[in-house]
Order: sequence, then structure tokens, then C-alpha cells
Amino acid sequence: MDPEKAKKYLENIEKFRILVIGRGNAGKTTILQRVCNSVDEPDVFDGEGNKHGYHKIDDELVFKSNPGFVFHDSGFEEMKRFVIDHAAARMLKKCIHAIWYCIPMTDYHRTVTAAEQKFFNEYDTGHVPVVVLLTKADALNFAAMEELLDEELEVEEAEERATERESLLLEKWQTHIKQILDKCKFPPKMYLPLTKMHNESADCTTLIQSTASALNEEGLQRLLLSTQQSSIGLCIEYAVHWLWVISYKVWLGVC
Ligand SMILES: Nc1nc2c(ncn2[C@@H]2O[C@H](COP(=O)(O)OP(=O)(O)OP(=O)(O)O)[C@@H](O)[C@H]2O)c(=O)[nH]1
Ligand SMILES: [Mg+2]
Repeated sequence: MDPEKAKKYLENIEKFRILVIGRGNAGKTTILQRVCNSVDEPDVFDGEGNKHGYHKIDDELVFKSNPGFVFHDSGFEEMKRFVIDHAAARMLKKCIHAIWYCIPMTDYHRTVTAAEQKFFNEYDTGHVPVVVLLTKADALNFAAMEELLDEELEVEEAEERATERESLLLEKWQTHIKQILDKCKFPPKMYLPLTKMHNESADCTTLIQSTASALNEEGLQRLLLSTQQSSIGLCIEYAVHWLWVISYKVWLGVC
């Protein structure tokens, strides 16, 4: 694309928008904090800019440190309307560009619940790629230790072998999730484990790069990748302005 065309294209897109979905406690807010380089809780504003406590999907969640980001959070019913409206939006300016669907590895015995099956069978996100994030993958270290101790290893030896076992467990659960979700009507585009995102120094490079590679549009890929060119702060000025966070715990309760 020639530079003038590319500039026009990016001006039309204006903001790179990511929707983050996942059950309660899946690590969604933590990911946004890392992407925003923040440790704060976001402030909540209604559509008219009034600050308040409780939030619904149309309210705006804003981190003090990075006011350029706006997040949205909601229960499941609202999410359905939101995903359908925004994934199908024809206008570039209203479109979600990517979806991060979080599945926490702390719940590795219930990685694919009715909620995931429903989402990937019923939600046609069209050209918007869904990246499944296997969050809190580091929690599999505990599972690894448990298994090794059950095999009657001494603590020291179990500790030595825990990392190797942790990798095997991650591979096993990732394969399990992939096998089920790839059979769904609208399967995810990609699977990516995330580890220790609660550490302030956690690096989001792989997350951004993988998301970029899941995008169909070259212009969008460049827009997202450009967030990495210097500091992550650039994304406030330039690219990832809007992320929506959706927690479907309300809906899970109904299933
Ligand atoms: N071990 C580990 N803990 C994590 C990781 N990411 C987040 N956590 C912790 O998990 C807990 C929940 O994280 P949140 O980011 O608040 O989860 P959430 O999905 O936003 O939860 P809701 O807002 O309740 O839907 C926090 O105590 C985080 O510190 C991770 O990669 N590894
Ligand atoms: Mg949260």
C-alpha cells in the first residue's frame, strides 16, 4: 500500500478496538492493566462523562494513568447484543478488530464449559478473529507439583521436574481445548498461553504480535504492531485506544 493510501486507511480506522471476554477471575482486567502499563483500577464513567460506581456495558472504564483507553464490561446478555452489533458493524469506526477470549488454567478441569461451546457455536464474529488466551498458565506449576508428589517423589525431586511437567500439562490442556473448540461452528483463529501477567514486568509483545498475525488486514496488522515500536505508551496516542472487557459470570450462572 502506498504511504498516502495507508495513512488514509488508518485515519478511517481511527482506533484499534479489542474486546476481551472471559469468566469471572479469568485475568481480563490484569491483561488490560499490562497492556496499559498500569496497576490502577479503572474509573467508571457513564456516556455523559459522569463518574460513578456500578458499571454496565455502555459505561466507560478508564485508567487514570492511560486516559486514552476506554473499556467496557458487562453481563452476558448485554454482551450478545454488543458482540453482534460491533462485529457486524460495517463502518470501520464502529468495528471491533479482534477478540481476546480468556480461559484460565487455574480451572483446568473445566476449561471448556457450556459458555465456551455456546460462544464458539453461536457467535459468528465474521472477519473479526478470536484469539483464545490460556490465562494464568503459571498456575499449572501447582498442578505439576501435585501430580509429582502423588507419584511419591521427594519434594526436592518434584521441584526439579515441575517445570518440565508444567509444560506437558500446558500442552495437554491446550490440545484438549483446541480439539473441542476447533470442532465448533465458528472456531477461534489462534490459541496463546499467557503466564504471570499479574507481574508488573510481564511482557505483552507476544500477545500483540500474535493478535496482529491473526488479523486479515495488512493495514490493521501494521496499526497494531506499531504500538510496539517504542514504549507501550504509544498505543494510547496511536493504536489500541479502545478495549472492551466482558465478563460473562452472570450468564454462567444461568447455564
Ligand atoms: N497466577 C496468576 N495470577 C494471575 C494472572 N493474571 C491475573 N492473575 C490474578 O488473578 C486474579 C483475577 O484477575 P483479574 O484480572 O481481576 O480477573 P478478571 O477476569 O478481570 O475478573 P472479573 O473482573 O471478576 O471478571 C487477580 O488476583 C490477579 O492478580 C496470571 O497470569 N497468573
Ligand atoms: Mg475484571
